[in-house]
Amino acid sequence: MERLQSLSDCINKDNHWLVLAGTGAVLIGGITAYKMLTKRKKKSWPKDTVVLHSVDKGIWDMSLTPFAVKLETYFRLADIPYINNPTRQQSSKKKIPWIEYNGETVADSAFIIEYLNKKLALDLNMHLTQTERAIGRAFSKMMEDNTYWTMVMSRWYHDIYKVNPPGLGLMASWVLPIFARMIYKQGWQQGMGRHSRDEVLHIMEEDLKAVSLFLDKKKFLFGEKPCEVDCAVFGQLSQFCWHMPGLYGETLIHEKYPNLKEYCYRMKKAFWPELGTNARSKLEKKST
Ligand SMILES: N[C@@H](CCC(=O)N[C@@H](CS)C(=O)NCC(=O)O)C(=O)O
Repeated sequence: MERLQSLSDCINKDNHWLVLAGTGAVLIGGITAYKMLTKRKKKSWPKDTVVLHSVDKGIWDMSLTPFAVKLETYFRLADIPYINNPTRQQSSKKKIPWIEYNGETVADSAFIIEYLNKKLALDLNMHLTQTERAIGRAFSKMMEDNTYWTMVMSRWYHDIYKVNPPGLGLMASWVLPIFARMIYKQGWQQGMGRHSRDEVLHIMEEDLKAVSLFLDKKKFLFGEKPCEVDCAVFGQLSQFCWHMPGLYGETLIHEKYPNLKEYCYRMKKAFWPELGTNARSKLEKKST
């Protein structure tokens, strides 16, 4: 009897292992099959053409990502052939945008510009003095690492329900809180998220005021000729000018510091002539 009992125990134990091994095999097989099925085929892109990987522009004329607007403006200023590849695939640094150029991959807009400048022997800041270059770097970094976060916190967290991105429909009620929470976490880690809404808007205003004062009545940031710094600053300003409808950022550009609005329209006319003068989104264009 005892023998029988230990035999059945043994079978039960074995079964246990069998079930575990079987489940493991099915899981591994399933994951492998999924990976094989979803594996992206490496596309072949045209030679000597930059492929800009970034999120789909959707209904918007210009990207909702200021770093993509910066890069596209730079490609246009430097006359570099490029194509857009709308994708949700992130770079090796888990950010967008990123590029491919003749089979090489580069992440981060600043490194992308450095890479292309070196590859193509370009220097769009050539006409700037050393001091102007230093000022240009300081403005670019302020806009990208500080002002950018005021825009993100306002547009995607504090005032996200005012923006209510079009196209979400009924999904908005559950998508927006999830998105806002995600942005809050990012903002908290970066630091801007630790400030109140009023404080964020105050920082935003101080930064934009600084750019407005520096720009003054000049055509571009350093005079008559646009440079790399204009691409970075315009990339960020484009968001305030066209992608913050009804928010304080829009008021700052359109009403409080109108030389920034004029600058945005000047940049748009010079480098994005196909967009016309007033268009913000394809939706709006249709309705006007
Ligand atoms: N320093 C990067 C910044 C790029 C960046 O912050 N991209 C944002 C979209 S505007 C992003 O990918 N965010 C996703 C995330 O951080 O998870 C650059 O210049 O390209």
